Amino acid sequence: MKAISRSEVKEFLSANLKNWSFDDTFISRKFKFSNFVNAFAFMTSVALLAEKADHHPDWSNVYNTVIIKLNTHDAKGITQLDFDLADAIDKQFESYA
Ligand code: H2B
Repeated sequence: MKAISRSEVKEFLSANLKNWSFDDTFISRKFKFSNFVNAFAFMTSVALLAEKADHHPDWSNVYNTVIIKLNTHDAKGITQLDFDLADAIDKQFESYA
């Protein structure tokens, strides 16, 4: 899959994934929860989504905060796979916040 140009990534985020930002390497979003268990439950649900899509996040968790960063190693950039996974993650978040 082909990497999307930097300007197109920025346009796509501002039109469709407003909570995500772009730092030229990853698209990323910070998720906050009421406690650690909810944060970890969310991560478990995202792990299952990622495995199904064969597309895996770079992420970190501290207590009630999860930071998710996405890119496509194979394409050395951002691809539609990242946008699709970000959208699926946003939908999951609604159930765990
Ligand atoms: N995840 C991400 N984020 N980028 C990839 O390029 C990628 C992946 N490639 N998960 C997959 C696995 C690849 O290594 C396997 C062989 O399909």
